Amino acid sequence: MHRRYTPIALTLVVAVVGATGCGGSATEAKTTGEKETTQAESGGSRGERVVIAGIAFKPKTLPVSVNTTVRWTNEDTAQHTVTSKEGAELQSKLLNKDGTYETTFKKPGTYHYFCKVHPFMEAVVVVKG
Ligand SMILES: [Cu+2]
Repeated sequence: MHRRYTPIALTLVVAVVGATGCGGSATEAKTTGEKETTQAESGGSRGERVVIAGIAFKPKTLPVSVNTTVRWTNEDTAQHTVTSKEGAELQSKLLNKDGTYETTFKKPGTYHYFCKVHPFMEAVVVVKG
């Protein structure tokens, strides 16, 4: 009878150790060093950034002022595009992982765009004069 308890106890120990290990790596992943570098990079030139990650544009709505350059960076392994829903302001090619696309918005307006590969991926840049 006693033997039956041992495997259960072992399973619990493994579960606790496993959870602790995950927590540790999650904390490390939150290091903000990378973000600070990218902000410094675009600091001088009124740049804004959109990240494509988890099959989504982030942020979904980006307000900018006229003459702002916006850069999209694909952080997914999946390929994505940045494509205007109406008009032709945004026409990227297929972006691989770490691929970037950028454009400067010279006219005020609301620029809806999506991804040709995943048409449900939609977002908008709102340019104010
Ligand atoms: Cu996509």
